[in-house]
Amino acid sequence: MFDKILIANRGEIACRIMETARKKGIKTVAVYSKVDAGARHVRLADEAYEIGPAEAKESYLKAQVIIDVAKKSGAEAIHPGYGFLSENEQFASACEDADIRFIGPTASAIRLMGLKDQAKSAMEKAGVAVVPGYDGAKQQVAFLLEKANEIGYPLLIKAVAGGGGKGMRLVEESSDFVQALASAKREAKSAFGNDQVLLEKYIRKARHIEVQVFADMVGNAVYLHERDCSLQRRHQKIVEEAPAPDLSDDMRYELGETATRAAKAIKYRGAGTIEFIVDVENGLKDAPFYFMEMNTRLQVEHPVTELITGIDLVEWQLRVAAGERLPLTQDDIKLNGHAFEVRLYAEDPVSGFLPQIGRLNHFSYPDPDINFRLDTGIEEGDEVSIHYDPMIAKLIVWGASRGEALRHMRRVIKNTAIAGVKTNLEFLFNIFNHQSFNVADIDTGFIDKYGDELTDRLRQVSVPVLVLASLCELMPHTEGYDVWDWSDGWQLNMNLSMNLTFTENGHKHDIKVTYLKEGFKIEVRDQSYHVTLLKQKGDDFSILIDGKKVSGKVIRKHEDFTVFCDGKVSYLHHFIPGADNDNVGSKSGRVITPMPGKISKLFVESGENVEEGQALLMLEAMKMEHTIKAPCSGVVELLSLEQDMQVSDGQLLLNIAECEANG
Ligand code: MV4
Repeated sequence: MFDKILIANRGEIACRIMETARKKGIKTVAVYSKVDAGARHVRLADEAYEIGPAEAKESYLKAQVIIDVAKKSGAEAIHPGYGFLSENEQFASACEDADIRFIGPTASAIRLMGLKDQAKSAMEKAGVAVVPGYDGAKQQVAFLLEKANEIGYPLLIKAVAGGGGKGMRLVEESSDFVQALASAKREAKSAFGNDQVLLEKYIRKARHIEVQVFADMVGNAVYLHERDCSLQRRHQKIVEEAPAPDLSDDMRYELGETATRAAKAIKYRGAGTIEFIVDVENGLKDAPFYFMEMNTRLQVEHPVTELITGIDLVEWQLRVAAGERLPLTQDDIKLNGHAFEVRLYAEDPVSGFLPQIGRLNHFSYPDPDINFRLDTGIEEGDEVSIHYDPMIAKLIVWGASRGEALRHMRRVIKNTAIAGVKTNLEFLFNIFNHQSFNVADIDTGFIDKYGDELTDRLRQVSVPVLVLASLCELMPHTEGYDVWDWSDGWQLNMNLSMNLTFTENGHKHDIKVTYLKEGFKIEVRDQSYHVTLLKQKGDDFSILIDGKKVSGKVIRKHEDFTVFCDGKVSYLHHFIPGADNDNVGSKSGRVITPMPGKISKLFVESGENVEEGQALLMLEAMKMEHTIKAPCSGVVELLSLEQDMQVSDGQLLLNIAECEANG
């Protein structure tokens, strides 16, 4: 076994790998970019070296610089984590050339699986079913159209070098094919420098089920059962679970054996994932499944496999890389209980899931135990920056059954609080409360089908939330601050009232609080409530609203309140007349950049009439494209915007005049 390894990554996965290394008595070397100098992965490592500026291209992707650090520090092997250099065949071979073990597959396996057409034909040769279609080298438009018509519609055009849905187009009928092909090729060319495509029959109702495989260097291969990753948004996984719900033992066996056969056929080594698409048009029982792609790395969602098998996948990776045999045979690999993982992102589901940046001025969650694990690279006080993936943490739960695991996830999400950046936490909570998800009625269309329902509910601020924010506002928030001695008219034994205004998402909420001898009278939305404070400890409040107990947490930063109550997160701003901009109260027509980026497309012109929700422009930021929509109906006043322009965070992009009040 190695004495020292280098981890060529950052964030939660770097930390995760270091935990296993520590457990095995292996010393760890971290590398970091300038902005990560104080990051958790640097603090956890035994040694750490700066490798360049924030941009990944200049730091975490600098293969030779990282290999030099490994040499200098005496690391015998490099773990690439996921992303960055993990599926870069040149890096894998450069490591071996420098006599450093790459903790992952061989460069040739990475290359073979990196191109979808080659991967598909290698799998066909191994007797693995692949999605019917065309994956040949001939790429003439007329020829591809002929093939497309043979395959039939709907069909998918996929970039052979693709991944993450880039260069993928759904074609519903023959007349759309040529145009879709051109646009897929354009996107593939710019993203991968390779515009070759393949064609596949589109499976309308599908489950994405992937099998974790492991192989050693002496020809043994096993499967560690499957994960269901059907819940994706724009090909980003959101929720993963293991095992796949309702999968029969026969089909589990068949998927596992097929995946193992595939791994053996390509002489794979280490951890890998075979992705299958399962056609569930006629249900899951005996459903046909097809090879889709193979991921030649440890995946983000590996913890759910760890929780149902009790196997530490990073430990297995280290052992295989060090030349050991697989620790278990297939018969010894058990499947116990059920696990879920959710990816907690700094993003705003209400505004098209735009990534958010900022400081986490609060981050709390339940104590980890056998039912709950949290993997993160960020701690309270750390920054989510524009430079890297906006994932804050992975919440992972285990239960003896799917039902028990669902309950644990609801409990965990309810008791997790983040302030400073908006997150998808409540969106995740809504998924775990969704009837169809609870009965495992899931397929790859789930998020599209229920997306509005899952985000719409985020928009309504409830009365308990407003009451909690009001109480927090009225509580003394600095020590020695005497609630009975305020200069604005509060006096003991007087039924005095105070008006408060909170705003959220351009909506205004007026609240009148009257001090009573016993508690408060709180008037909101023409209703009156009697409220008493049961307990307040730090940010945590326990109150009675008309006799009903409500608990919640309120994090205050200046006049901004993040309220957590019953699995709901609300972002309120205490509006002080005169101190804030005058737009509040009506829906603002001001469209402001949520983050720095580049205007990749502009859909509107000055003077154009737009409807609320209409797409105005595309912003390219954090490696993704985001649609910026009109916050209200009105006439566009473009403020010297043009395509490809760089914009900074908080910049006023355009204004929509005659914006109707809609508070
Ligand atoms: C498919 C498919 C249906 N038919 N291919 C490929 C990349 C991965 N991110 C999604 N992929 C899919 N490929 C064929 N021939 C369905 C998916 C798919 C999916 C599609 C739309 C929305 C969500 C999805 C979730 C998982 C898989």
